[in-house]
Amino acid sequence: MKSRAAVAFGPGKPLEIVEIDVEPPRKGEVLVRITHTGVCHTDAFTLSGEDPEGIFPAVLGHEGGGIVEAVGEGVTSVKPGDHVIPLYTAECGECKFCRSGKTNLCSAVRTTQGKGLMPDGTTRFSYNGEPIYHYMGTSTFSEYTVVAEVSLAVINEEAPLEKACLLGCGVTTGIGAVHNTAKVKEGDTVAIFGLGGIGLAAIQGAVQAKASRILAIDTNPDKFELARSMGATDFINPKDHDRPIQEVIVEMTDGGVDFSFECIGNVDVMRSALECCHKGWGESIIIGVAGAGKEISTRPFQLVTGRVWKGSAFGGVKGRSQLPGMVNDYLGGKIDLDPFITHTMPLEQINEAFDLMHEGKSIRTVIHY
Ligand code: NAD
Ligand code: AHE
Ligand code: ZN
Repeated sequence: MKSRAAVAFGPGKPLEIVEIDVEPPRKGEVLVRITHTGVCHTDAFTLSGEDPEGIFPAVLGHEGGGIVEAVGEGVTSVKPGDHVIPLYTAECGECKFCRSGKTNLCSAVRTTQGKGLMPDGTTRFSYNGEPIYHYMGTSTFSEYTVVAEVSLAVINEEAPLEKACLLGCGVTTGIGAVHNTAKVKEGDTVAIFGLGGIGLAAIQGAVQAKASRILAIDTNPDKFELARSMGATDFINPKDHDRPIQEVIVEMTDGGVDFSFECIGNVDVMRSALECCHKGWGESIIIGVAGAGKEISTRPFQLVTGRVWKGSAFGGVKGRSQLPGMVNDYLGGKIDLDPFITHTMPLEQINEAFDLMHEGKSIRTVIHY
């Protein structure tokens, strides 16, 4: 079938809106009509050419919502008409990771996913007879996409997909990192570096956890207003200080915070985020994604003296079993998605969504088909 898609033909190039060919779903696969997709910084990161797993030409996009159009052989857990969120972190329930009870990472389709291919090692997308690669197992920048059955969460049909799509990445990642990875408790102090979709969602998670202080840090002061309205208590622009920002935070918080979250993807900020944690127990969670060749560093003494460095993917959330509950939490008013949506636009304007992100003017742009 034909599908309108925004194709990344090469690193650093604007996406091109073209009509691609999409093959029917094969065994264990599902054809989904994407109705809405958010644009996450990770899409921009991969498009920039910095992603070691970036493959071109590809259909990017991983924060979508849609409706099942058709299922391939053997698919039993979803049916045409189901409302779904594609998952870049699958949940097969059977692999070593899924059975461990220790992680949301699943190995079922991850190897082929990282190569831009379906689990059988081929692609369902082409343009002018040439293959187009998949991305993160989701490729939500195409109106019709094919994903593995294990990469779909079936959600409550009452949830508007133009909002719920944000639970496909950004909001789930930030909120989940607070509850599942850090396990923030009432009274804890928290520092959040980077106030984009991920950082603001971490603020929302910290408010839910009843953190006593939520320090919001960003080099763009325009981000502070929304952070304040979402519940942050302190606002720090590193550009206003002529010493390492971790020193400022340690001083402000009687020795450091209980938890910090890096929501930028900057390895120097990751160091600050670790070092602003309290001696003896402070934990820093890396959420931001850094480019090929980038490495983190700190004095080992920082860890010897009790600070902990952790990372979080998709907020530690198991997509098939836990995401439907988060969608219900949204419907029940426990998760607020509205503040994240600063812009909406049709697929044809998707490059504007990337521009707005790079200019620091958007939190999330939701694309509709
Ligand atoms: P975004 O671009 O919307 O927000 C980033 C924010 O960081 C901006 O407000 C920007 O002003 C701020 N910033 C940039 N440099 C800074 C600096 N040196 N100091 C302080 N603030 C600075 O991005 P986003 O969509 O919120 O994504 C944030 C990061 O999280 C990206 O690296 C993205 O790839 C990553 N991410 C990771 C996961 C995961 O599962 N681990 C999921 C989603 C996104
Ligand atoms: N491909 C990159 C890594 C990218 C990365 O870390 N992705 C996050 C999700 S970002 C969503 O916006 C993630 O979940 N990682 C775990 C995984 O299995 O991909 C690289 O450096 O190679
Ligand atoms: Zn994302």
